[in-house]
Amino acid sequence: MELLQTINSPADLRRLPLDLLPQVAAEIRQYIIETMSRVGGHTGASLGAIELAVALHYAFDTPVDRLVWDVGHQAYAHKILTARRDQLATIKQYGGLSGFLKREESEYDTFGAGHASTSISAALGMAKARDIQKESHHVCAIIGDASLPGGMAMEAINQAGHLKTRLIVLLNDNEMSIAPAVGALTGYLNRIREAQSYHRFKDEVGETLLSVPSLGERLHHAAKTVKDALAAAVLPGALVNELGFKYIGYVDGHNPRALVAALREAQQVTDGPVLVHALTVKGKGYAPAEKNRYKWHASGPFDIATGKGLKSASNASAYTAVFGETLCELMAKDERIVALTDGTGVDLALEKFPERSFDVGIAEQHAVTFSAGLACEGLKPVAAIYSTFLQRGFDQVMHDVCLQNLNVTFALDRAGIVGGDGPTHHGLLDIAYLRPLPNMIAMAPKDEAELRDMLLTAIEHTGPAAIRYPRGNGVGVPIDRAPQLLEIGKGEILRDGGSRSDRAACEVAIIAYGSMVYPSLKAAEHLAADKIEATVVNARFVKPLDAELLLALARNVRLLVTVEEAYLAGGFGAAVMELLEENGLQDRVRVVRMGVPDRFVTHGDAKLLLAKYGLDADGIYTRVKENIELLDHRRARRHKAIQT
Ligand SMILES: Cc1ncc(C[n+]2csc(CCOP(=O)(O)OP(=O)(O)O)c2C)c(N)n1
Repeated sequence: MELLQTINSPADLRRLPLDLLPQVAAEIRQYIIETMSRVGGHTGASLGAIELAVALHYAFDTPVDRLVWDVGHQAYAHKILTARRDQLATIKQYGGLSGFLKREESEYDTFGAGHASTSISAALGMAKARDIQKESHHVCAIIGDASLPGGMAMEAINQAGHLKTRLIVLLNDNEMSIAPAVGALTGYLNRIREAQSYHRFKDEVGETLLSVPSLGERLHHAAKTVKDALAAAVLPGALVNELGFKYIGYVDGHNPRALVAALREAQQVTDGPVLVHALTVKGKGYAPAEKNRYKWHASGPFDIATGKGLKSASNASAYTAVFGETLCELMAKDERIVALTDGTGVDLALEKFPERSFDVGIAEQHAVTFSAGLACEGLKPVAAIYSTFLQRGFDQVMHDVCLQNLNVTFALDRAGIVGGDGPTHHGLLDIAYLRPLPNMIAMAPKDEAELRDMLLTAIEHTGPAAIRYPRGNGVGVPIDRAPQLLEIGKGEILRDGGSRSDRAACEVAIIAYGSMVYPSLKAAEHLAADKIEATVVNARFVKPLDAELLLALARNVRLLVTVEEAYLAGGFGAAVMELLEENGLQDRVRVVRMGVPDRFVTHGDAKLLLAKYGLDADGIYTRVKENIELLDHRRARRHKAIQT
């Protein structure tokens, strides 16, 4: 840390001679490994982009020149170089550094990120704004090879080639997404890598021909025509050139000197966009991470010597794993079930049923419409996509799936508060964006066993269906029984607290959706200790709602509390309110909706964040208690008024 200690801003870095940059990179690498071993984070991705960050801040006059990182998960070295070194250990924790990029966090984070494939669009916008405002700084987007084929990045390249705006795109090509990158464009990038050896061969042949005495020049000229035709077929960047970009590459992405030279060359291009192609290794410099690049994309805390994770495993299975295993069980029985996409438990299906499983890459919109196409032909696609990323495919869900009432199952992993990844990754919107879509049915399991039932139910249902389930482990219930079909639109009463007619203390029903069922049951136990008997309902479906059950409860209780791990606006509670209003019961019962209010939720420990919004047993208990007391108080006042 000798050198790194002296670098408190990119300006400090730029004062160093070029030949000290490898040492800076080495110190950053050590610091990232040491810090991540304690707190965890996007270890592999960030280790692969250290020299890129060093070279970028060295070659560019940041923050005047704008660096626009895609996703931002790989930008830890950038954070270290931009005055956030000492806070690195707080990354992803409540009140600490964001795991991605955030404009409020630093003037060097020119554009907020977390979702992939945004950088070229944003950078192009900044470049155009610079031109319009007659400024002269550079704008450079840094994008990974797996984010490059994302629809929006392609759309941006298309416009950049057309606008001929001065813009630099640095491609961080490590052949990896989280898993190995897939797709035809990846194939193209791989061919560029392979072409490296062809070009060496080509140069060697040229030199050999030139060295033939007297005939050399002529032989060389004759060979050139053939060579050029050949070269065009494999020339690095031929496609990039066709799209209106200049191409500089390939550069060793771990050689700061070569990178700085390439970036300076790119800065000289004034008549349009230029792509600098850097070849990097994910996990570079830490053997366990280089060896298993998939696993080390992100990591928890680990033992540096062995690379072994330090967190003790829970006994309960992760929802993602239960989903993946159940999907495979069902695929084994029904050949019409097809699965997509990777990183969401589908890895198992990709292994077991490769002919019926697809990793479509970072392409959520395509994933949805591709599923629609599969469904048109009688197959039963299960599209597993994080709740936050399906936001990308909203129009496709509406236009291509729901409007045609196609049989597609959406498995929305990481629905709810996800924790350290924060506001870009919380899955709080899916209820609101799926619920208004005609033909869609939407459900959420209370535990991992019910997830299995719901997967079967959704696949067997004719038409679009969505299941949301949280990040992390289930509640630890047995999952050995075969999945069972659930009745669509039916909830279950898990605890019967009696009703108004009982004249008992019970007058409250807690209607919980998905992950909030068990905390609601626990809250009900606490309430019972206070002589408040609550009915607890596992709603199971937000669409269609169990109208019969909910309306009966609304007629029989004084207080109806809805609980969901989602935004209140348009959410489960809103659906219940609509149902009451449609049935003229809105004035009959006091309704309290518990969920996430209208603001972005920061990053941090998920339990802590849930508690902050009252979405745990204590919070539910307190909210019910307060409202019962309020109702009692009003009742007492009414009695008093009648008596006087
Ligand atoms: C729209 C969207 N879909 C999925 C993800 C999840 N995700 C985060 S990083 C990543 C891999 C990105 O690969 P690449 O851009 O090549 O960067 P690398 O990690 O290899 O450096 C993925 C799929 C995301 N952030 N955004």
